[in-house]
Amino acid sequence: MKRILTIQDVSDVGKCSLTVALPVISAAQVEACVLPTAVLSTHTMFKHFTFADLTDEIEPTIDAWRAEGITFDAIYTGYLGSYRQMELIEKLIAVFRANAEFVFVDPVLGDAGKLYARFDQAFADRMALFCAKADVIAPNMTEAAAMLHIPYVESGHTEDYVQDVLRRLSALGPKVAALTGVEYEPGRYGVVAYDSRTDEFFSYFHDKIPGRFHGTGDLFSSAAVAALARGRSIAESFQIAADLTVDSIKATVANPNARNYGVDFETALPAFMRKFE
Ligand code: PXL
Repeated sequence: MKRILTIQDVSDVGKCSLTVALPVISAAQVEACVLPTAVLSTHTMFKHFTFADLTDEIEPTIDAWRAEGITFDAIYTGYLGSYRQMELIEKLIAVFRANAEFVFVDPVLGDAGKLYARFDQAFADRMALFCAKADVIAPNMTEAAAMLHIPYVESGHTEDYVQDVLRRLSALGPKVAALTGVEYEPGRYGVVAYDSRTDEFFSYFHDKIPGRFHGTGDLFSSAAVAALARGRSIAESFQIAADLTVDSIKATVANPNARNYGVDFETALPAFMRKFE
């Protein structure tokens, strides 16, 4: 069985980061190991939240894993809370990447044209440097714009624009970049990925579901990482990830008692699991 190390926070309530990554990775029949970067009472879109930083645990954890001879087939980072954390995780990547097939960075910074609470442009600039350590990155339009210092464009993208953004993202260092939230024509929404090794683009579009849904980036990345770890191609992996995300959003919209945070990905897991039988 493949083993992924995922590095992101635990938001106790809110359906994002580790509470999404763990079930999704497990559902793909991949072992999920975790390095929690922080524990929050909820994610940061809530008005009141606690934030217990776990940065001081990173180095002793690396040492203990090394002493045990533990290795990972893939390393996947999500929400990172501080500059020091990025520095320490760069060290972790340097230690464990020799035995790993790939390093996947989801540069969690913001959504809908806005950076999340606690983040600013300087943090986005540091995240852009952090992306140099990745083989694959998967930003949304907001994160790509912040890291590349270009204006955020919500919709009406042209193919030239998207291809240019993807080439610039891969110039940050990763071999593969995937951009979510691409909208060439009204009502159609999707992901375009670029493999700089072959200079190929892969697109996957679906009908846009109106509304903003929190935690979908984490869901998308977790599914893509799991699919890549299971040997699926880049195109297949991002398609599987987009399908899980869309199915989860549809389930949320159909649920009259849906929470006003996170999506009902639980309902969409059976169809996702069948892709790995
Ligand atoms: O879903 C991204 C995310 C992850 N972790 C924390 C967050 C957010 C987005 O707001 O606040 C703590």
